[in-house]
Amino acid sequence: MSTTNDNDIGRPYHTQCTGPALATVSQHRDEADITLFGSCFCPFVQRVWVAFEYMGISYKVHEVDPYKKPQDLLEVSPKGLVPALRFNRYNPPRALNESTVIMEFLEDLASTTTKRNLLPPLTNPYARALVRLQADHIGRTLVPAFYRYLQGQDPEKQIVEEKEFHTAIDGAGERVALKKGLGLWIESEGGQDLGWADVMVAPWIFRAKIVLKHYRGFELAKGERFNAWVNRLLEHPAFKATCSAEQLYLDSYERYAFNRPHTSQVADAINQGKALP
Ligand SMILES: N[C@@H](CCC(=O)N[C@@H](CS)C(=O)NCC(=O)O)C(=O)O
Repeated sequence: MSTTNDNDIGRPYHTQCTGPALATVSQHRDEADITLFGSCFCPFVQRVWVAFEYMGISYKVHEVDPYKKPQDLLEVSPKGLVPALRFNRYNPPRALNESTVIMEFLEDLASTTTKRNLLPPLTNPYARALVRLQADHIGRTLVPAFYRYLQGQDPEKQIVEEKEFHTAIDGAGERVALKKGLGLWIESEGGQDLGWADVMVAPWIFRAKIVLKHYRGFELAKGERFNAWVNRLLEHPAFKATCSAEQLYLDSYERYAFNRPHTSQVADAINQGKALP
């Protein structure tokens, strides 16, 4: 039985978390030194949010609609994209945007505070480089492949796009991880339960299981080690704490699945064959 959805029924994106993510937002409404500007459906936000949770760094969540571009978001993120951070202890407040840069910032902050790091230790620069190689592949290949597949409307091309997305997932692991034993569907070194590349990719694996499955009939590859990795990732408390209920993603991604015009800057970039914002 196909679980794909054939018609665009005009469902709007959500603006507030549901499920476990809502409980986490409720615990992070009080003032804190750092405010995380986020949106419930956004995978780039989820990366950063998982890092906050994993590293045990204090934060306040401020849910915003990045398509409406509220003034307080534009003050911390020039293109009006989430995620963004505001550092409230400074006057005027400082700001940071771009999920990968925020991740690096949090990693540095954790090094001198909570010591809950996602990258391998500084004493192993080669291991750190390999993990970054994986993250580079995730950003440049896997993430765009996800959107091309989700936005693609031509059934014949979807077959190719599906294959490319599978290849991108394989590439993230195989390129270095399987040989070196560094994260990505292999138990990571030192019993670390979640790694840098894991957090970089997890939001798209999660959405593939929900959104691509529903709209494209997509199934992740099956393999013992791969499945164990997916479970380790998606069942990790720091990840689960940032997840809304499935319906939120099905609703919020309908516009991508039918490639509605003016969906987002990411969707426009994919349609125009340009680099993602
Ligand atoms: N490169 C950015 C991408 C962030 C991004 O595209 N966020 C989306 C939400 S998932 C957004 O804010 N979109 C607003 C828009 O398209 O105008 C990052 O990694 O932080």
